[in-house]
This record gives sequence, structure tokens and C-alpha cells, in this order.
Amino acid sequence: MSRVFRVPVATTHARTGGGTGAAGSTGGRAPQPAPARAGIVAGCLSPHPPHLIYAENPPQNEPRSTGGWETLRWAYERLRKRIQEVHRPDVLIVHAPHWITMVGHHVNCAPNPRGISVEPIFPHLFRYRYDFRTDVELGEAIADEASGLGLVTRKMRDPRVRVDYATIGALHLVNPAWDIPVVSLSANNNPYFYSEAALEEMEVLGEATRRAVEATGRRAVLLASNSLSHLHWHEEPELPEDMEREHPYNNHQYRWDMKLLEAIRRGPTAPLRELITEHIEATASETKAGSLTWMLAAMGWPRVAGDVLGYGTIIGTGNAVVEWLPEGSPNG
Ligand code: 2X7
Ligand code: FE2
Repeated sequence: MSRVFRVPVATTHARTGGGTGAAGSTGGRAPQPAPARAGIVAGCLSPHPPHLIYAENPPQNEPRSTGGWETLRWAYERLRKRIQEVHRPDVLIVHAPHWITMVGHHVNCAPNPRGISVEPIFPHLFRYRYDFRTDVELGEAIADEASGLGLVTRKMRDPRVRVDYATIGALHLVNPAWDIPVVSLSANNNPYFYSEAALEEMEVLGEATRRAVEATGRRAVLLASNSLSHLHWHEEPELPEDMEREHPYNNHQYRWDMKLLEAIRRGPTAPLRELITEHIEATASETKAGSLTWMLAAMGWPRVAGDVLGYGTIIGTGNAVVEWLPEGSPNG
């Protein structure tokens, strides 16, 4: 296990392992910065459509593009800067709708997932080689807390299981250097079997996540890997990144996304509980998988406004990059 998982709470922000782990051996050097606060330091809505990574042309992704979807990619650029410079997390915890588990909630506890992730509908856009570290101690703690709260939970330890593109997409877009350990959570797909969204369990998973983060003393950024309105075209242009063809699926979908985003920008978050469900019913929103509800529940439905960094459509679906800070955050 890496040293970063064992350092005391007060130094956990030094994720790159540089200076602070050696406290006590610094001799006459300049004093260390004030210890960073542990806990959930930010929550982000971080959508994963494969088009965004395709458009970025990172070396890990095989297909090449000429760009596209810039407003969303620039929003991610700003989010990355905040994560690097302000939040400085020990760990990124991601809940993703395309790691679907039929029974219960699974936590990836494989220490070093490696492989190639392929988007099944858009394999011409996303064939991505990944190789990252898991914060196994925190992953296990989340699974234990979730079991203790009555959720069916599984620690997934098989390194051969392919990591889905919604997990990889959100993680790459917030941290393309992959230098922050990860915990990834599956989406139990029960909501898709019932006409009503069944989000109550996500409240419990959120509570379990918060307890585990606090018990292990991590500084965590949470990622809800969801698109918003979720109807998309069945045909794509010859050039997938032809932006002349990109626009909302229809005005109904767009207006509902704006209704949700206006409420997010207004704050507080508590009214979103109801509104997320209404938005799902109106737009087939991908938040039905529960990632957004999990994240806001983990943050205790804070009495804050969310910062919408950008909105754009991808093959007709609505996507927003949003950051929430916890109540009373020094960075608020
Ligand atoms: O997974 C997705 C998505 N959420 C939205 C648009 C297009 C493709 O993949
Ligand atoms: Fe998706």
C-alpha cells in the first residue's frame, strides 16, 4: 500500500508524496502550510460521454479527432484547476452509471486496475488504456459502512473486470495525470426496472461514503458521472465532431435541463431531491442511475448553490459540469 494511505490526517493533502510525509525531519526548513481539512472537500457533476475524451485526443485513447464540444471541455479545464490548486484531494470517489450491477452496490477494491475500456455504442470514439491506483482502504471502508447500514454490498477484487467508460471518462476529465488514488462505485440498476426512480438507496450509499471518508481521514472529491437529459440521436454525422449538427434533442429536454440548473445555481440543494426525480421523469435523465443523488446525500444536501461551470449537448443529450462545496467550506 502506498504511503499516502497511512499518513496522519493532518498531512493527507500531500497526495504527490512530496514533502509533508516527512514531518519531523524537516530540520531548519520553512514551516509547512497549515494542515488541510479532511472530509468531502467538493462534489462535482462530471459527465462522461466518450465524445469529450475523443475530442481531447489524449495518448491513452486510440481514435483521433479534430476537437469539438469545447464549452464542456473548457468547463472541465476550470474544474481541473480547482481540483489541483484548491481541493488537493487524497482520493477521487466516482459513482458511474455504466458499471451496472444487478444485485447490490459494488466497490472496486482491486489495487491497480489496468486494461482497455471500450464504449460499446461508440467504439470508434473510445478505446482507452487505463492504469490507476485504488485507495483500497477507503473502498473497503465504504463497503463496510454500506453493509452496516443495510445495503447489499460487494467488494470487487477481480483485477480482470474491465472498468467501464463512465468511470474512466469522469476520472480522466478531472485528472488526466491519474496521480490521485481512486475509489469507484457501481450503479445498482434497480431504478431501470421500475417506472419510478428508486433513489432512496443512494441516500444510504451517500451516508456510508461520508462516514467512511471521515473515519479514514481522507480529503475526498466526489464525482457524479451523469449526463442530464438523455435522449440522443440514433445517427451521427459523418464527422462525429461536426458541431453544425450538435444541438439539444428538443426544446422540452433543454428547458428541463435549464430548470434543474437554475435551481442548482440558486441553491440550496435540498429542493433538488424532488426536482431530480421530476427531471428524470420529464427527460429520461441519466441521473436515474443515482450518481447525483449519492453525491449530494454524501455531502448532507448542503445549503449552498452549485457552480455551473458549463453546459452543452452531446449527440443531443444535456451535460453540465457543476461543482458544489460543502457547507462552511473555507473555499466557498
Ligand atoms: O454514456 C453516454 C451518455 N451518457 C451520453 C451521450 C452519449 C453517449 O454516451
Ligand atoms: Fe452515459
